[in-house]
Amino acid sequence: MKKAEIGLVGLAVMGENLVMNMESKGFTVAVFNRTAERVEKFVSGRAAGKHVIGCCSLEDLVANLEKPRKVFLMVKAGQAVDGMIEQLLPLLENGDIIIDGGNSHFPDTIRRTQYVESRGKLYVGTGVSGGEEGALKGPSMMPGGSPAAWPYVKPIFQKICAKVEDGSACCDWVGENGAGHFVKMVHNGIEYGDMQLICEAYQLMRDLLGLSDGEMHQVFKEWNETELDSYLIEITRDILAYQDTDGTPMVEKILDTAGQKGTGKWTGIAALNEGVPLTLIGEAVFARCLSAMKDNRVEAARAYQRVIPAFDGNKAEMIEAIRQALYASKIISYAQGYTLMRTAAKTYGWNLNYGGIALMWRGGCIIRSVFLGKIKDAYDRNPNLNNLLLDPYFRETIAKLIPAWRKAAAAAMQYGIPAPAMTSALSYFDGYTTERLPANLLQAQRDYFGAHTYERLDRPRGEFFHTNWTGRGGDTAAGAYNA
Ligand code: NBP
Repeated sequence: MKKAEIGLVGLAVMGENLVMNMESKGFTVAVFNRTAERVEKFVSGRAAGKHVIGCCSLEDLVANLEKPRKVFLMVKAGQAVDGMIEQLLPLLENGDIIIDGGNSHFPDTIRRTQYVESRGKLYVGTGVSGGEEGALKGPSMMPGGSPAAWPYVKPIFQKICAKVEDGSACCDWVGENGAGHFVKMVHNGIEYGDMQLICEAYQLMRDLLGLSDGEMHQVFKEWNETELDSYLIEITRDILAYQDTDGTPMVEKILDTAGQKGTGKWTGIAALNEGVPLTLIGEAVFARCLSAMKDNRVEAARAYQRVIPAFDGNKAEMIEAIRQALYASKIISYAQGYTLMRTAAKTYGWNLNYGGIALMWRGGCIIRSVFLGKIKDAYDRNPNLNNLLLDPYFRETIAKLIPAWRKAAAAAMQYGIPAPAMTSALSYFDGYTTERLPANLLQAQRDYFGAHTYERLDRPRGEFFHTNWTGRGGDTAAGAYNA
């Protein structure tokens, strides 16, 4: 029997659909799952009559693979991946490739790449985005790891991944060791931000402007014909039109406490570690945390009895202001996310292709949008762009959006509607575009109480000074390191 071009371990929702996808593109796939019944059920069910080889052990799987062998792990992230690597290594030959397609944390992928390479094999840690449907029809894929593995996995990955209108693949080599999983993590963080912004727009329209779900469905439908054209706006439009069996909007019956699986939090932690202000994604993660404190919020709402004043402005104008504010904030979120990737690339020695990353996210994944094409254009114009906000297209766009953005953010503040992502994005923009921030005072405070020293405007950078502010302290300064 013909050997398989690739083996897959982990026949849960993602694994099964990836196998069906690969098979439909002409690849023969050998499959294995820890719980053997799952293999049996799959090969005799969905995969019956397909080029799928069910395997009863890892030895059996390895024996059914063409060389160099490629084993795609689609198991639960964490310990399960380490366990599978340990079991596979003795069965594989030098040059064989282990691929982890789960949502692994990038430091684990850095460690695993080094470990697997030290054992003579190659390792790929790839982000796979797009959920069940993406896995089946074409996900966005973000592979990193051992560069020597890429020529072997590229023909499979670029065949099964999503494509944009011109046929370009939403998958390309991201970089060494954990780069792929890092980029997937930032993708998930950006997803948190995009979702939060849409939710804030919804709350402003519902609670400030008093729009019905049907009216908001119409608004999102119109927005989807603008620069905001994206998968998340599209599903929001459809969710708002969805009625429960009693004919009322389904979404209004859902408890307002958000869940999270940790990738947004990881992105925030990575940003803190890198010293990058990733305020929008941070606010999006905290907004989910705040939403989860339902009982506390109910108690506080009763304690304060806040009443939102009646809106006395022009509704249509405010809807358009909210749309523009959403777009401007979204630009800030991507500018911050890209800054995080640039900074981490320096820390970890990755040579990231920023335009290529925008293209990978253009299709197949949850954050897919027309807007990502503009980001690709910006990095094509200048691959070393320091911040998306400095690209001419985005500079002009933001400049046009500012008045409406301030109007919507001010209304949220004035009327008391929480819009943490939208308003913090504006604060970031104002801070980023301010030549002189009040950190001179902050440095004076630090020097006053802790002799932490400061630099002077009238002296070259790198010279540090200490003032004996009270006349009581000595002249000894603390070290001027930055954490
Ligand atoms: P799950 O994350 O629910 O994992 C289930 C699979 O892991 C099953 O095949 C299970 O085998 C296997 N497994 C577990 Br649990 N512990 C194992 C162990 N110690 N050794 C070997 N196998 C083990 O499946 P999923 O939702 O398909 O996700 C797979 C990966 O893809 C995860 O990392 C997830 O974060 C990521 N991901 C998921 C989505 C999504 O939309 N669901 C999207 C993108 C990425 P068993 O049958 O024997 O229990």
